[in-house]
Amino acid sequence: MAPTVYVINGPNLNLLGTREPATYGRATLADVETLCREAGDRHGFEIVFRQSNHEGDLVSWIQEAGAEGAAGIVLNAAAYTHTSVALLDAVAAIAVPVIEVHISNVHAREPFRHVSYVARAAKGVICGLGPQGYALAIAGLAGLAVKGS
Ligand code: CA2
Repeated sequence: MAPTVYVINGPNLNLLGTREPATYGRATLADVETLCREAGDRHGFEIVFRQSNHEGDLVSWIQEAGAEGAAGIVLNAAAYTHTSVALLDAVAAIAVPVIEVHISNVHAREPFRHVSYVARAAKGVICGLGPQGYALAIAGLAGLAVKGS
């Protein structure tokens, strides 16, 4: 069976494409899922794609990916990125590489978005490149899997 990459999305990302197009573009979360599955096919990954508005769901899915020995996690924790020690602890507790992704350039926005608890334990961070950041993160995980680093 192909190695698995979890793509985990946090609160309000279910609204993508319906509001705030100047910040988040017009792609919907379903479009992002398609893009991730295409990237998964290119790199030989099975994609598990999830979204929740609840912090505990995100923690449980990170633990699930760790327990299953996933090849990686692409994590857009949305607003919880900037607040959640629970997510930081979950990411730090697993041996699976986590790439933090943001659609917008959080560093060009309000100061509270410049802080990421998750980034402290993430392997890498991609932001500001729109939905293609997800595909780039999946390509990055493929590179890590080859190099074993
Ligand atoms: O840029 C990103 O991907 C963010 O993770 C998106 C979060 C935000 O809190 C982070 O600072 C950066 C917000 C997700 C909300 O998404 C919406 C999409 C359309 C309309 C309303 C909200």
